[in-house]
Amino acid sequence: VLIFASLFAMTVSAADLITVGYAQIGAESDWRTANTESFKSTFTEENGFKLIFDDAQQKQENQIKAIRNFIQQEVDYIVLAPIVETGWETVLGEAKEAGIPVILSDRQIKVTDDSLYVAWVGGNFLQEGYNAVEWLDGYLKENGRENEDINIVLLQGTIGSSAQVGRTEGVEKLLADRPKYHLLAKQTGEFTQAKGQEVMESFLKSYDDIDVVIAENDDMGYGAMEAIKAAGKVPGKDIIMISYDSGRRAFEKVIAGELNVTVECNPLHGPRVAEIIKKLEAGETVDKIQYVDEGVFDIKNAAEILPTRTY
Ligand code: GZL
Repeated sequence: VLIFASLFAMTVSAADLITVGYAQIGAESDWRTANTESFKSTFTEENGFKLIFDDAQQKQENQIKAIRNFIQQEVDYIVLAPIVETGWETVLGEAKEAGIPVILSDRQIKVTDDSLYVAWVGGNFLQEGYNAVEWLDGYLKENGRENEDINIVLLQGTIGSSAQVGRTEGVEKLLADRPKYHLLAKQTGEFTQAKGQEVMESFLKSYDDIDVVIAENDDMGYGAMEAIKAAGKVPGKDIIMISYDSGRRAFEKVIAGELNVTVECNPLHGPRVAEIIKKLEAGETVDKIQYVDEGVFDIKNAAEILPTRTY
C-alpha cells in the first residue's frame, strides 16, 4: 500500500508541476550567468515548476528551434530572452496558435501584434544610457574638467539587441546636447570580454587621445582594461572607464580603481517571472511591462554596497 501511495503521490505531483520552457541567449557574460542562475534556482520542483532550459549559444535560430521544441512538448509557458528585437513574429505566432503564453525576460522585441507575449521583465536600457552620461557630467565637474574637450569611444553590445539599442540611444541622445563630448568611434564587442579587448585594441591604434570608454557591459569593459594596460596606460586614471551590469567583479574593479562606475542592469528576473506565472495560473491579470530597480555604483558607494550583492 505504501509503495502504491508514494507512486500515486509522485504521479499526481508531477502532473501538478507547471512546465516552463526557457529559451536563454547563451553564457556570454557574468550577467547572463547570474540571469540563468536566477531562473534555475527559482523554477524548482519544490516551487511547483519543471524547467526545460535551452542555451542558444548567442544564435537567434537556436532560440527559434528551442521555442518550436517547447511547443512540441506542450509546455505550459515559454520564457524567452530574445537576443535581438526582430524576427519573432512567426515562431511566437506558432506558440499563440498552440495556446502557450510567452513571457519575455531581459531584452525586448519589436512586433506589430503585442498579444504575442503576455509580459516583459527587464532593465530600462534607455535610462541606463542616460545614467552613464549623467555620471560622467558629475565626475568631470568634481575633477575640475567640465570645460575640457572629452574624447569618448563606445563598445556596443550585440547590435540589434534592445540592451544595445537602448543604451546607445541614451548615450548618443545626451552626447548630442554636450558639445564638449566627442564620440570618436563606436563598435560592437558582442557583450564578450575577448571581443571587447579586440575592439579596444583597434580603437587605441586609431586614437591616442581617448579620455573615456563607455562599454555596454562590464565584460567588454574588462577586455578594454587589458588592451589599455597593454598600451601602457592606466584604466580608471588615464582613461575613464564606464560600463554596465554591476556584477560582483565590477564592484571589485571599482574598488580597485580600474573601473570608475558600473551602471546596474539587474539580472534577477527569475522570481519576477515566477510571480507572473503564478498570477496567470490564478486567473489574475499582470502588468505588460515590468522594469526592475537599478542603481549606479562608483568609488563613493561600491565598498559599502558590495556585501549586500547577491550576484
Ligand atoms: C541586459 C542584457 C545584456 C547584459 C550583458 O539586460 O541583455 O546581455 O548587459 C548580457 O552582459 O550579455
